[in-house]
Amino acid sequence: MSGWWKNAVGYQIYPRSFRDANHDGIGDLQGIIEKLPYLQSLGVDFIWLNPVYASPNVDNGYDISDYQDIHPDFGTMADFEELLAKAHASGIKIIMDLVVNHTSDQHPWFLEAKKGKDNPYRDYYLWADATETKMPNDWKSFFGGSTWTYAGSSQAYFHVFAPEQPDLNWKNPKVREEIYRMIRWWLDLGIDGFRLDAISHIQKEPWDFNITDNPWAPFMNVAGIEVYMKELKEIFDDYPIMTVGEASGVSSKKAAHWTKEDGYLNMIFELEHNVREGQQGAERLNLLGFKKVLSRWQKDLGANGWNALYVENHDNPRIASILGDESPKSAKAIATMYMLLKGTPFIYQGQEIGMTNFAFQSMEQIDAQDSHKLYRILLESGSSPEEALRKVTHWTRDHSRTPLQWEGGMYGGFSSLLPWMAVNDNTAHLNIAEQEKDEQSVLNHYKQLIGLRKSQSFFSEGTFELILKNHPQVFAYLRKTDTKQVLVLANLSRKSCQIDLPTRVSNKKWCLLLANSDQPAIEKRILMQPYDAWVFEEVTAAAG
Ligand code: TEU
Ligand code: CA
Repeated sequence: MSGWWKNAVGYQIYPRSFRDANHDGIGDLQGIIEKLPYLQSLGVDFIWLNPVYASPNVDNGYDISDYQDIHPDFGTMADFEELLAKAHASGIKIIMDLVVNHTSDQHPWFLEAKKGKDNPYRDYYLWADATETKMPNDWKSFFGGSTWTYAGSSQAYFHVFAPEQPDLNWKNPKVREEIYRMIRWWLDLGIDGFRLDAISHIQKEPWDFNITDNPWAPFMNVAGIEVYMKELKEIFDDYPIMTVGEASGVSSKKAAHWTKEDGYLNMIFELEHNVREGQQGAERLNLLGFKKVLSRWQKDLGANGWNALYVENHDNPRIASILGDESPKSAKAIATMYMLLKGTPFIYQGQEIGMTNFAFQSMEQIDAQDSHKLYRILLESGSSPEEALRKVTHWTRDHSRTPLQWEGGMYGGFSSLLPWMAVNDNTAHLNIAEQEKDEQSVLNHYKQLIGLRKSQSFFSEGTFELILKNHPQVFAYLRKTDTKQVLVLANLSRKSCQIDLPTRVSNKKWCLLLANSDQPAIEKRILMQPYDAWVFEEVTAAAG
């Protein structure tokens, strides 16, 4: 069935931190198999697995040394096939991370390429003349420092992420052929799609390109990328799969072209809505900015194209801490607000119970490359160690990588051995087992939202209209088809406030679908308490 993903809800699994079945402190594929019944009870239709391939783990699996093998930490290829079969038997599809902007520097291709200019694999990567002290240009990498690393033979190689993640040369047809063969190999195995990592970076500007304002411009959705995207699409079209690209730099205007009916991909993750405000080390998500970006994407992809909806992933802090106030009520409000937008919602592991940020005490507790780099930069620029720690850990992506909190006991029921990353102490009261028993829990609120979305195609079909556009606290919108209308109101702040609904809304009759608090009757003027969130449906004559 093509288009199945329009009515689907996805769940992102960060395998290292999901569930450790063999008790070595690291999550694994058998752990996912063990928890399939949980995912089924949640009601999700597919899971996206962060990379489980062979990797030296400089960037936790995003540095791949063998695309067609499983990292021994996670299990074997046989474990993967068992997971795929059992997930399918449970009605759950599996999409895999596809990391093809770069490989690991330990990938056999790179080990060959770095041997010298005449090596047949040299052109699999990007090289330019340099000396140990003079790089081909001054471009900066996403992880800090130069995009170039000198490797002898009077040349440096190019990397938009860590030096251990050399970028592949997509201009080389041989590289594309190898990648395409690998993609088909996975699809022929029966997986249900891909999340394409950093895909908007595969094309680069010429090395003498002049950077004006945006430091990432030389490798963000650069012209010429359409050739590669079309080739990828031709492969994807042969399978009944879903594809979601991580495509930062593709604007909401251009995204329609990427995700329309015959676009390159089914949907993309935009990275724009992560609008921060406040001092470094104490920032919060800026609600008005967040709301404006999300509603612009809703509007620009209204008629053509499709959105991927998310508020958390493995690269960002926990939403309950940076937008919510860590209360269950705020977690529910955020869920209500984003899960009823138009698009395919993704839930990141732990988000469904309102997991919170971790109080990091030292840099030793931090694994993320980019955080260590930033820490060094801050120290060099004069910050004290305490200050640098605070600044780095406030927004580190490791907040989302602490083990999933299954139970209240030792190591949160994730493992019986000291986990690779610390478990949050609040697992004592914030965990899945507790929330399964509590009807009012965040978990049960998520189940209701998933049920609501899936019980009808309305939420994938209806139009989106933002109301109370400039209200700094409340995210409010209407979803509409010819026969039905739904109103979503969410106060996403710690303060109560008053809203004045447009008359065309307040003069209709509404009944409640879902709420996280006592809801009022709909009137022109309504008082909202902190993190109140309500969903109403219009009562029409036809419905009685
Ligand atoms: O993240 C990539 C990523 O965040 C950039 O592509 C982004 O465009 C840029 O930072 C914009 O500011 C992915 C993974 O999600 C991440 O975990 C990996 O570390 C990274 O790719 C490298 O593979
Ligand atoms: Ca394990």
